[in-house]
Amino acid sequence: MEPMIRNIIVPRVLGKTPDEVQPALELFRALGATPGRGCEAGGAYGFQLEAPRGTVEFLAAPQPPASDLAVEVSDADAAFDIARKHGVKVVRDIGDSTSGDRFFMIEISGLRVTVVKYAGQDEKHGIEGSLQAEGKHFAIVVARFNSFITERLLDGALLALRQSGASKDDITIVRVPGSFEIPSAARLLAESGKYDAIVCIGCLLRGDTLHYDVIANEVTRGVGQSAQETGLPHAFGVLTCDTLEQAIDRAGLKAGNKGYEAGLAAVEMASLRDKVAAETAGKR
Ligand code: DLZ
Repeated sequence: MEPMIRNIIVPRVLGKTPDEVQPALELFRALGATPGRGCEAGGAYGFQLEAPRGTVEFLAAPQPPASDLAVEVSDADAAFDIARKHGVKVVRDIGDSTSGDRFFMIEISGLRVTVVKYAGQDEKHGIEGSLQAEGKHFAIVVARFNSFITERLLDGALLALRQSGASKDDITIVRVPGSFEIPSAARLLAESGKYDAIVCIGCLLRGDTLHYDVIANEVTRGVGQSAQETGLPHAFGVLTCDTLEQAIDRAGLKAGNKGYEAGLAAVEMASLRDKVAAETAGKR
């Protein structure tokens, strides 16, 4: 039977307006959290952030905990650099605990957060890409068809790349007429050898598109083939939706922004590619 419990959500008020919440949202996104469900009711706004795992910790202690939230990361030193770049107030410098955990504490919008890499977890984690994009080059292929949607996806992808540290000058935007043209443009860019990853952005709407399934399959196959044959990461930010409403939801509203997710996937896969190359160099 599927477990009844699906997630544990810790709500915290960080201010009265969305602007006051922005610094914390930006920091958590830079650490790799994905924007989740958003809501607005009676003048209150909620912005959920999703992580690969969430854990609740019930404490029996004589005093309240020193921080409101603990965030487990794979690399505490890299997370510390990100926090400092965001100008966050550091309450406790990075260091090791008596049990070997590496951690630091910050305060953002009144929220005290401990960021920790637990000791002894590495053997389970294996190789994983990070969300560090400094010095890396990206190309974004955007279809003009349904530009009302694709421009929003593009905004999301750019935000993800910039938040991960990619420089504006290291991002090339290439526009194509429609989604059908995405794979060939992506292939040209991949073969140029100038990029660490390609982000593909388009929007196919079943209701408006003759042979929708054929085109959707062709675009998916073409992007996948370009990725596999060139060995370069290609992130897939092409929406395939039944209706315009579904596309709007996935381009920045209820269901997050799939362009943002594709941007993060490109950063992570570009980093993973480097790490696998470094890990396997000289082996066997
Ligand atoms: C022609 C067409 C149609 C009907 N629908 C879409 C769509 O929903 N999304 C999209 O990105 N592109 C569409 N196109 C354009 C094709 O992808 C392509 O650009 C043209 O057929 C020219 O080759």
